[in-house]
Amino acid sequence: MVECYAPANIALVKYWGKREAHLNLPLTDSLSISLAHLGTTTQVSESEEDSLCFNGEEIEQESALFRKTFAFIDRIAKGRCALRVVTNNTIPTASGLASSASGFAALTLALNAFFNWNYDRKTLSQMARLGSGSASRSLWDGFVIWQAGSADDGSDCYAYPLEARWQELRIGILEVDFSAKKIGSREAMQHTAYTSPLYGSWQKTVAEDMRNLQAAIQSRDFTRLGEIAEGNALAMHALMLSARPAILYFQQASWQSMHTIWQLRAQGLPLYFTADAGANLKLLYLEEDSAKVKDVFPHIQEIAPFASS
Ligand code: 2P0
Repeated sequence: MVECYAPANIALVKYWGKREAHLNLPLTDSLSISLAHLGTTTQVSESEEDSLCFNGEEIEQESALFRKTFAFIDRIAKGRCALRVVTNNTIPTASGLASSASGFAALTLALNAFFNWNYDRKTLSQMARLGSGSASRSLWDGFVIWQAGSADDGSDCYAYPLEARWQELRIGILEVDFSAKKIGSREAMQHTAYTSPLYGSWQKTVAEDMRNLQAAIQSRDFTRLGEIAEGNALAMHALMLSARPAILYFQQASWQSMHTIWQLRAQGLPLYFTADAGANLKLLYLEEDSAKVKDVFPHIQEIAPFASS
């Protein structure tokens, strides 16, 4: 039996749309930050027949989760034996908190260990990508870039870590709704790409945000990082709003929290947010402002992505 862990990640510059669906190749680069202890632990062992235990619950063979998991395993481990997969998340599932990213990354690492493949991280990132695009970024801690590449076979499409560390950076998960979302990311991004009249501008937006965000990280310019991350997330949601029919993940409490964040910022607090395919917000701030942020948002789950490094 082998056991592997992979962190969840939150994109500061988002992946939203594919240039090729079968190999899961994104249209644009993206840049994420991994969530340290929030992620997925997965065990793989040999078994009489395929079975899957997810967060302590036996999953039926007919379920979508079972089929998705073993279709992925069949794709990357051809001619395999029957397997028992036991997987546990430290993050809520299907909440826009990217549990599929850590899930497929941990499963890829566990298969690599179980079958003694000894692949390097770049290859593992490409394999994890086949399960879920954002999983390609969950092979590392800290800041990670997933480059879209241009090759038709996906050979130049993989993620890699940035050397930069930012000890004082904090992420606060602000819960609005942790129930499963009604429309999944995969479907939502395809629908957006096909129907939004604004989608043509997305590539240019991302290219600029990627460039500026890397400069902000290099120079430890938190204001710039916050502005880019918040602007990029809102641009992604604006694309969805302009899709036909529209997709809206935000709820009343999401909007209210945004107004509160903007008010606090107007009063001088350097507090920003990002948001994924869900109603929850992820607050971005520095350690020195942690107490002030928690005064206003006492229930956030705070993550220090670089605290142990
Ligand atoms: C991201 N998201 O960059 C973006 C922002 C959600 C919002 O990647 O179709 O599960 O499996 O490649 O990776 C979530 O989508 O989609 C995602 P597939 P995935 O984090």
